[in-house]
Formats: sequence, C-alpha cells, structure tokens
Amino acid sequence: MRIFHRRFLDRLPWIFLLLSVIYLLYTYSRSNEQEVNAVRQVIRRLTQGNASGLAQEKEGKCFPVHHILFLKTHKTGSSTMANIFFRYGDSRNLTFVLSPGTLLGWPHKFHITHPLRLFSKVPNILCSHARFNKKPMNWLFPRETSKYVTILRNPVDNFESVFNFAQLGKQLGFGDNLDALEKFLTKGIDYNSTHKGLMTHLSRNPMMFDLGLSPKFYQNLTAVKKYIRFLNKEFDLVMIMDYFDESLVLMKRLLCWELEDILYVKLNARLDKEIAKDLSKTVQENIKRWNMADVLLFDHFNATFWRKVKMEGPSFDDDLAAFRRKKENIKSLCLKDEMQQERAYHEKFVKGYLVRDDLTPRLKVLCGHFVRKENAFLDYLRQKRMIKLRTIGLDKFIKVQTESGWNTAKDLQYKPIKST
Ligand SMILES: *[C@@H]1O[C@H](CO)[C@@H](O)[C@H](O)[C@H]1NC(C)=O
Ligand SMILES: *[C@@H]1O[C@H](CO)[C@@H](O)[C@H](O)[C@H]1NC(C)=O
Ligand SMILES: *[C@@H]1O[C@H](CO)[C@@H](O)[C@H](O)[C@H]1NC(C)=O
Ligand SMILES: *[C@@H]1O[C@H](CO)[C@@H](O)[C@H](O)[C@H]1NC(C)=O
Ligand SMILES: CC(=O)N[C@H]1CO[C@H](CO)[C@@H](O)[C@@H]1O
Repeated sequence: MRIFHRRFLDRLPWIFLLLSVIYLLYTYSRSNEQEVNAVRQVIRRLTQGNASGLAQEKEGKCFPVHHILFLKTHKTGSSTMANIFFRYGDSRNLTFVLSPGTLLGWPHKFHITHPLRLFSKVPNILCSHARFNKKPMNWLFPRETSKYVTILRNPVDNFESVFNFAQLGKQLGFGDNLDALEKFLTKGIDYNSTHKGLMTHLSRNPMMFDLGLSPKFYQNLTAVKKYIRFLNKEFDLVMIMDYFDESLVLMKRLLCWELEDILYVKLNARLDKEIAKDLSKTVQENIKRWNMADVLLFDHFNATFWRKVKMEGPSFDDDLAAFRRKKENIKSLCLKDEMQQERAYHEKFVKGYLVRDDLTPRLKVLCGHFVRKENAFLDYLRQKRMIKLRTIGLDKFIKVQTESGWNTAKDLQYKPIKST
C-alpha cells in the first residue's frame, strides 16, 4: 500500500505533464476547428434554401478524412475536382503534395522524387497530374489511413475531348480540321508516335495511361482484366464524370465531409463551338475499338459506381437534392451570368466565369476561390508553403545560400600581434 502510494507520488509530475499536453492539443485542435466551422457556417448560411440535408449530416458520427490521394485523369472534370481539394485543404492549412510546375512527374510514373520536399511532414492531399504508381504512392499515402479516389468518363466523350484538347490531330499529322479524328481512326498510330510530344502519350486509352497501365498491355485482354481487378482493390472510390453530382455526394459520404465542402462551379469547360456534337456511329464505334482497355475500365467502374449508390439507400437522394440547391445558390450568389473566354494553354481557350462586382470583401475571396484557375491555385499554395517553411527556418534548405566574405564588418577584424 505504501509502496503504491510512493510510486504514485513519484509519477505525479509526469501525469500532470501528460494532462497538460493533452489539454494543449485539445485547445489547439478546437481553435482550428472553430476557424473551419466559421468558413462552413458562412457557406451554409449563403447556400441554404431549406434546412433539409442538414439534419442528415448531424446523425451518425464519423471523422473527416484528411489524407486523400486524388488520381487526376485527363478531360474527366478533374480540374473542377482539384479545385474542390484546393479549397478544402487551403482553408484547413493541410499539406499538399506540390511540384515546381503543374504536373507531378507525368507522363512518367509517379516517383518519390517528383514532389517538392515535404521535410518529413505527412502529406494530406495529392491532386495534381501524377501517373499512378502503387509503391511510392502507398509510401506517401498509407492505405490504412488514406483514401484513394479517381474519376472516369465514358470513353467516347473522353477520347473525343482528349483528342481535341491535346490537339492530337495536329501533332500526329492528321491536321486540325473536324475530320482529323475520323482520319486518325482509320488505322490508328504505332506506339512510337505516342512519344512525339508530351500530350501524345494520351493517344490511346488515356484513362488507363493515367492509371498506370503500361501500353504494352493495351492489346492483352488478360492483362487488362487483371489490371482492372488490381485498381478495384487500390481505389476506395472511382467516380464517374457523367454523373458528377452523384459522384461528389458519394465522395462526401466516403470522406465524411459536409455538403458545403463539395460545392463547385464547372471549370476548364470547352467553348461550345469546339464540342463536336454529333459523332457518327462509325467514329463512336472506332473510338471504342481503339480504346478497348478504357472501355473495359469504364464499364467495370460504372457498374460498381451504381452499386455503391444503391447501397447508400434513399437518404442519398435527399443529399443529392440538397446539394444541387446549394450549388445553384452559390452560383447565383457569386457569379455573373455571362462568361468569358480564357486561355488554358497554347491556343486552347476554355469558358471562364466572372465573379460579381457587388460583393463584400469576404465574399469576394470566398467566391474567387471557386473560379481560381488550377495554376493560380498551385502558385498560391507553393507560396504559402514557402512562407510556412520560412517561419521555421527550413527555407534555407531550399535555396542555395550565396556566402560573402568577412569584410562586411570590422569589429573582429584580424589584428595579429607583431613579433618582438
Ligand atoms: C491557417 O494558417 C494561418 C496562418 O498561419 C492561420 O492564421 C489560420 O488560423 C490557420 N487556419 C487554420 C484553420 O488552422
Ligand atoms: C519504334 O522505335 C524503335 C526504337 O527506336 C525501333 O526499333 C522500331 O523499329 C520503331 N517501330 C516502328 C514501327 O517504327
Ligand atoms: C498477357 O498478359 C498476361 C498477364 O499479364 C501474360 O501472362 C501474357 O504473357 C501476356 N500475353 C502476351 C501475348 O503478351
Ligand atoms: C452506367 O451504368 C448505368 C447502370 O447500369 C447505365 O444505365 C448507364 O448507361 C451506364 N453509363 C454509360 C455512360 O455507359
Ligand atoms: C420543406 C420546406 O421547408 N420547404 C420550404 C422551403 O422554402 C420555401 C421558401 O423559402 C418554402 O415555401 C417551403 O415551404
């Protein structure tokens, strides 16, 4: 009894210390939470028509997922997705996997040396173009603690969009007229031609390419099926652009986020005049035949997608309806009706939104983030990272320091004694 008593007293300071640490951590996380809740409250007030959809968020406890690898595929609405992740992570000061430019090593398979240094910080979000590579990605985003998400689109529209946006006709010698795609499809191209330029890597099965399948397997049914089974295990959610809102609501549920966190306005959409409206039956069929691996990929995940939606039960539709109302509200609150043309890259223009002029400063910032272009967001996040590194003195390890001589001060100038 006495021994126990003594031991307890010996340990008292440690117990006290432990309790203090717990208290400090608690207040720290509370203050972060308050900040985040404040932003959410603003959006919620602004977007709520009726209260429905809110009740459902309250019931059932889960914790928001803050470790997410979003595998960005081309021409699948993934710029809009990236914007959602940028806003979410920025408002919570989460750590992004960034690169010096827009791409994270793409078209090379992702490698641990592609991102800017993380200095042992555990990353929260990767949402830039990186080609899937299990090992290094699992290293940065362990499967037990992270969610893996990607998005696909029906291969006919996807390939047509990739072909047009990446100007494949021009780059591969089929001209840039509307019939370039048809000409391309008459016999396709050999593998070597896919190395002509950066974007020509997307000339066949662009979604499978981004997801990491080696082109040497594109014509091997066994290998393609095996790879789809592999992806099925690696990804927690494969969204479908053709059902964008449904996809986001599924993601919100998977990540335990709020409806406010997945609001968006469509970014990087092509100008109407560039959308080839009616592809002939032959062209559609040939797109499928040329991109057979993507067709199998899409069909598999479109089926699993709808199975997942079904499993969510009827409350899914309530969420979806509430989400669409909020989305309309934020759009009419933030944006002007007319759109403008914006340069995406080279000679490619996309539709851009204009933020309304008559907004309060706080709203102007909030609304501005919805339409901020990917590269502008990345610049901003890189700058934010730099400022953070500077406050802890780590920026010194990024720049090579130029040193100068000792002649800048005289206080300790060398004055040798004379030998007598
Ligand atoms: C994010 O960091 C900024 C600057 O350090 C700070 O003012 C803000 O409170 C932080 N927000 C959250 C949610 O932690
Ligand atoms: C593709 O390139 C390789 C290596 O440069 C060459 O050996 C091969 O003949 C080329 N194939 C075609 C079809 O041009
Ligand atoms: C097709 O892929 C399978 C599985 O990866 C492999 O065993 C087989 O050798 C491949 N066939 C050809 C012709 O390359
Ligand atoms: C996706 O699957 C659903 C349900 O099976 C089907 O109705 C729909 O046509 C499919 N979508 C596409 C684009 O193939
Ligand atoms: C279900 C519900 O509360 N509906 C209300 C939504 O808001 C409109 C007007 O703001 C009301 O008329 C509805 O009764």
